[in-house]
Amino acid sequence: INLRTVYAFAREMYPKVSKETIQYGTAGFRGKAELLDSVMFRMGVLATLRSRFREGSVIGVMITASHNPEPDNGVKLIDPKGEMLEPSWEKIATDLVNVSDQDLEQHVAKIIKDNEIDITSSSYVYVGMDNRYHSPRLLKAVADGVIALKGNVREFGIVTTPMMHFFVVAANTKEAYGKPTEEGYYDKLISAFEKLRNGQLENGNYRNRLIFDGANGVGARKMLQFNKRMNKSLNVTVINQGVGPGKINEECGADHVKVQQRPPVGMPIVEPYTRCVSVDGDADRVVYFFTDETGQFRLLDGDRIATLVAGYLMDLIQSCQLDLRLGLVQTAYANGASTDYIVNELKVPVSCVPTGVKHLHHKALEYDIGIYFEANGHGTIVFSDSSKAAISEAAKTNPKAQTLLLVIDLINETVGDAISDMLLVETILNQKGWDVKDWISSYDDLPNQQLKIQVKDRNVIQTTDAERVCVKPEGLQDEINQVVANYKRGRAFVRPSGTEDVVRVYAEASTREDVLQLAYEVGRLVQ
Ligand code: NG1
Ligand code: ZN
Repeated sequence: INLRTVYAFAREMYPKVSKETIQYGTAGFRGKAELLDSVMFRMGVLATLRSRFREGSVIGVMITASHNPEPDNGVKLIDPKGEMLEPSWEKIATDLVNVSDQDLEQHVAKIIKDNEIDITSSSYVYVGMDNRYHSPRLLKAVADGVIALKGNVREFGIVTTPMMHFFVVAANTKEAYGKPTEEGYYDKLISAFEKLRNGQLENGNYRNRLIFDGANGVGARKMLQFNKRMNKSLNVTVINQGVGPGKINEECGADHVKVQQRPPVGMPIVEPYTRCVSVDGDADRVVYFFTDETGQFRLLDGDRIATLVAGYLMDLIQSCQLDLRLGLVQTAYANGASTDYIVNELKVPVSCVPTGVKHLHHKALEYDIGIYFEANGHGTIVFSDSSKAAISEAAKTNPKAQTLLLVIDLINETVGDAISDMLLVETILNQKGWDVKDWISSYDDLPNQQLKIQVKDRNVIQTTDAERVCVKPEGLQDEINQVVANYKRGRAFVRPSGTEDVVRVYAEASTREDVLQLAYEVGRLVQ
């Protein structure tokens, strides 16, 4: 492979336009789409090198800016087991993207040498994208990067982020996890869901009807595909499908619903307590909501999903008499009331880790059954190999263990998956005979508020203890403590965002008025 001709050609087509340093953050590279062509090309190159480094395992590339506004785009790499790119390679990615066109060739040669990559060995890159209008152009750039190194590339077109993770794992497990195709994904989830439903579409207070806000993103399209294949086992009305003038995530989607604490645009008039679901632009997050008879908006976020799932799985494990360690992983954004409920009522061990799925996923792997959710609705459940073996063994005689096996099939263990998570929640509510009123009555959320603060350099803020304590600038934490002490059940923290150029403030307190005031006061300290 001649790096010289390859890069001369690449420089013609994907010159680096932005002078600003960009960093591979919690969600890969993000930014304005018009600045990303060279980033994408180089990520195609890197994915191919990574695949060769991992002896030809499939590496995934997903093009999306998730919950960000429509003009943004982004890219992240998926490692062979479906996990986020290994941290040491995040650094390699950052360096590769920031090097000048002139130095590119030499830089790639150095990556190859440093990592002892056999450049002639085989490689495979899977690439997929969300439905932003600039995604196809950026996908071509990734594919060209792969082709520049004479690698193999398979383009999946418009898919959700969790589908890409599924494809990568399915391919690398030689289809033990499923078939690495769109149909393979639908088949696995729908088959498990329908077996779990077992023809029982309604039960107790549970009604088989749902409104699904697709955020004008890829989740809407895929939900419509589920609908076509689902045999009415779930009655879903999809809104914000992305066919009208609405923009991705604008006034809709999981981030809007969670942060603004109000319903999305485009809501039809529905009866009070109708279950509604919002996903984000690439369908890896999901939150539930409804309005009560007084018209008040009520949110059931990632913490609620985690506690619902934890309670359900605990019951199943106990009734199968399986000795498995179940644990729950949260971040500092988890509502304090949810943590209290987990510790005092569910009596499940809970740990708190820094924001970002890789931290949660990693921690969850320490348990036999690890449940992790960010409050914003991103999460899943992971089962250790030994717990799967124990459940399979029990399933030979015990019907509850058979249920548990189907639940494992329904879950996308590779990463948070809005549609898979939703199907799991629907399964649990149906089995319990619960509607949203039953679900929300398990505990009362503390009123909470998030703010974004624009600062000159967000990285002057440094934190420790899973981001709950601020260590820099000096003295800021003391000031926060003093403010918080004035509020009943007050809690607040600040941290630099990993995906936007802002500092985030989170506050909770016993009343709505208090929490608004507390968030405002803490925000003032940051400015
Ligand atoms: P940042 O921008 O670092 O707060 C946001 C979310 C994360 C995670 C990432 C990746 C919040 C408060 N933060 O990160 O949980 O989902 O985006 O998309 O929701
Ligand atoms: Zn997302």
